[in-house]
Amino acid sequence: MIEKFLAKELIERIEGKLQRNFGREPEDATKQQIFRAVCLVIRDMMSELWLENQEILNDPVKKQVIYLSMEFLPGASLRNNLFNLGLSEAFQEALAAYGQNIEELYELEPDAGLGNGGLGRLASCYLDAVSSLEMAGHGMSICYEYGIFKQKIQDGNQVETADDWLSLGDIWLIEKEDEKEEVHFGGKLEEVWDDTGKMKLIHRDYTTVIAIPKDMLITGFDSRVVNTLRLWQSTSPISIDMGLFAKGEYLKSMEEKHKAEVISKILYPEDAHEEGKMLRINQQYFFISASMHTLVKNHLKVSENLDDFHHHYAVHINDTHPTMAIPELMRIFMDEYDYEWESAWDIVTKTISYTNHTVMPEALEQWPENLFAKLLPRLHSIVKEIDRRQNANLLKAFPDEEALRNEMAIIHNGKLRMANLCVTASHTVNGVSALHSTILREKLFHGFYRMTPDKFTNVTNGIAYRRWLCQANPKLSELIEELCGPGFKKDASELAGLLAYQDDASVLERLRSIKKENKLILAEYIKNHNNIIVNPDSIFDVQVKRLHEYKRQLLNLFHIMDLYNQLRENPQMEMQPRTFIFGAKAAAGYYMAKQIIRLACQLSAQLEKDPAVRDRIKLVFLENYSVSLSEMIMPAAEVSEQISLAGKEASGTGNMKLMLNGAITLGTMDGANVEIYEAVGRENMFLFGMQVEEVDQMNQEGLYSPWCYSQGNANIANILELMSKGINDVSFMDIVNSLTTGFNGASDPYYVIADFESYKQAQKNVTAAYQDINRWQKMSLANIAGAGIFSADRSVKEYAERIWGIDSIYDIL
Ligand code: OX2
Repeated sequence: MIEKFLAKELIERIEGKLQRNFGREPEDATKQQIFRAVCLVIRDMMSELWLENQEILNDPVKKQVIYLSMEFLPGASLRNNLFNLGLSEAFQEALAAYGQNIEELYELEPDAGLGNGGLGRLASCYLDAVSSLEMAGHGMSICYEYGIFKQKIQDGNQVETADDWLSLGDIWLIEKEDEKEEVHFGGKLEEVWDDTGKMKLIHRDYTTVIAIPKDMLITGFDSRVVNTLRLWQSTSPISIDMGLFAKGEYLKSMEEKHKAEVISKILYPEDAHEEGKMLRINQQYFFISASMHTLVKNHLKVSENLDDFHHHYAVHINDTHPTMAIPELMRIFMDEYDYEWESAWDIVTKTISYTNHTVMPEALEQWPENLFAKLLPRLHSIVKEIDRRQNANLLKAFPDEEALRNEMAIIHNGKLRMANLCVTASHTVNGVSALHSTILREKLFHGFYRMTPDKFTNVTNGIAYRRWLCQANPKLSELIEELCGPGFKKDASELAGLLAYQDDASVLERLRSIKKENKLILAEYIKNHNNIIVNPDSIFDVQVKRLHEYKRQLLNLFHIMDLYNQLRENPQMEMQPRTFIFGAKAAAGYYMAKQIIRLACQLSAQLEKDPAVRDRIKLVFLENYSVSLSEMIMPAAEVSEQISLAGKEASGTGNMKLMLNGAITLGTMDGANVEIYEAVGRENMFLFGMQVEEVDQMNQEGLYSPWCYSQGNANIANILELMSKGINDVSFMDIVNSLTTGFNGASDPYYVIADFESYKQAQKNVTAAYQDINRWQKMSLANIAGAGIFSADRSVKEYAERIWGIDSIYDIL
């Protein structure tokens, strides 16, 4: 455990850093310099803890998990590290001595936004939990120079700007130059025969890229273990071609360097979307090859050979993006350490496990075989062999089911299907909520499930709840501590202790007043950023997540447009005031998603212009939704919109953060909403919409006609008309057409219109419940109390026990 520091010692350390790094005394240091000095002091403390555990961590019989993910979304680290180390107050006191406020330093820190949304944030939540549970586990990814773009709203449209997070965020990164790796791209394979008649494949004429590790240390709450998130940065072994330079070809002389550096330049800003691009293959292979080499080398430092590699490492693949770990490990074992195919396959398949995060067909990665073969010839030959062997197994298992065999093949119609490769090679495959895992078994991977049912399991997602409760909502956290003791910070199931207070009027009143204070903080932010004055007594109704048609932000907007139509028709109508809050980034090339953002922004302006409605309904579109912004929104939210079409959202994790902060879910029976329903009961949430079976039936029948619905429902017709005629003078015909006549295929593929009436009824139920203050506060309390199961600690324990086979490093001492 970290020792306790007195403010006096901290002052000395901070001053030392200021003097040595910036040649400044505290009085004349800038805020950035103080921020850096404080982070360096904390980094030293974390490094000491990290070093203390190295011996245990490198013991080959003590297994560790390696979590491979193209995305991690840590957000800001300063407040989290101080909280985890129990040093928040001491630093606050130390800084106060210079008249500095720690809160201002927190605000300076840019988010490390190396991910798009749920998938990357989940990876970061899990690293926090691994450290908090005192397990050994490390993340590996890419050190993108530019993370997820910054979103600006200009004239009601999303505009993307670059996210230069390293300008200050680099303070947490420790470069380990001596642990760099070489990665080889392109080239050709040559067969070479030795004297004994054995053939070896030699890779020639490849391009070399250097991978430099930048390590971010990962603390856990009240924990002795500090793990690492290793982020690889690409560079070229040749910084400049002097020959070309001498000839005056200046740009060309640096071409190699630029080609290498582009690999870690920027995160692909697509969420749950396949991108069959060359750079993306290069990014994947780059970080995988560097990571696998490091593991093999580290293993060989403590073990004679690779036979026991799987006892030392559990390698986890976060969605299909890191799939190349499978053929790359095979390649290293066979080509570099002379393993035969069978023994290499045996070890590799005992090492690898895979989580699927989506069933959306457009997000299942498939690589054009030609491109793959050109960029990675040796990996291609290995995948072909895996496919050949797999086909033989499939023929035995399903001799009469050719269509199924084709569906399960790894290479088919000139495409490499990464999900099928993952399922084939992993010892365990899991979905991220009970419903999603059922869909994997019954639909997406049904053939594999028939062949190897024991391979499949479920681990419902979880969140780093201390970040969204103790750090983001300190007042609520203090109240819980006062009522139930501090135990909930270690064991989230203790949140259930709150239920004892569900009929305690004074507790319910305190919950209400904490929510009000948090709403006022958000209202102030909205005033400053959107120039909109919101009524803090209105219902704060929140939908924050990536913009995707399947998540149905459009359904939410339909409801707002419907309310607007009603108010225009009947301006005297009694109405509980509502503030609808949206936050969402759209992938830069996703036209329909951008149209939906535009609709939200124009509608916001239109409502604001109309004195007859603006005091009753407001729409606020918060620019640049990010981890840090979510930390302000969640504590202030009252309604949590989780309204995806049933069967489409694998889990969702925003739903968990919102319930933890006392918001009540308005949702479909989709993803983890189903488990929220099991945790809190029907009386503590608002359910609506078609269930998965009904959606399936509608799809099978193929008779759905949104146009007919709109003919029979004046409200829907009026909404469509409003969008056609124009909102704030902008017409949204492409959205209308996508719903009624079809845009890129079927019309209204996510059944916005079919679910509208049911949604509208659920919204009416929300209003009725809100007007009964006592009832609402009781519901809110039940949600906080029921959120314990959604702790990432619980999820990681399940992974550790059932998938990775790891335990706390101190339990096995
Ligand atoms: C997301 C899923 O869409 C979301 O439902 C889930 O909660 C999250 O992953 C974490 O499991 N890209 N993002 C996701 O899947 C993919 C692919």
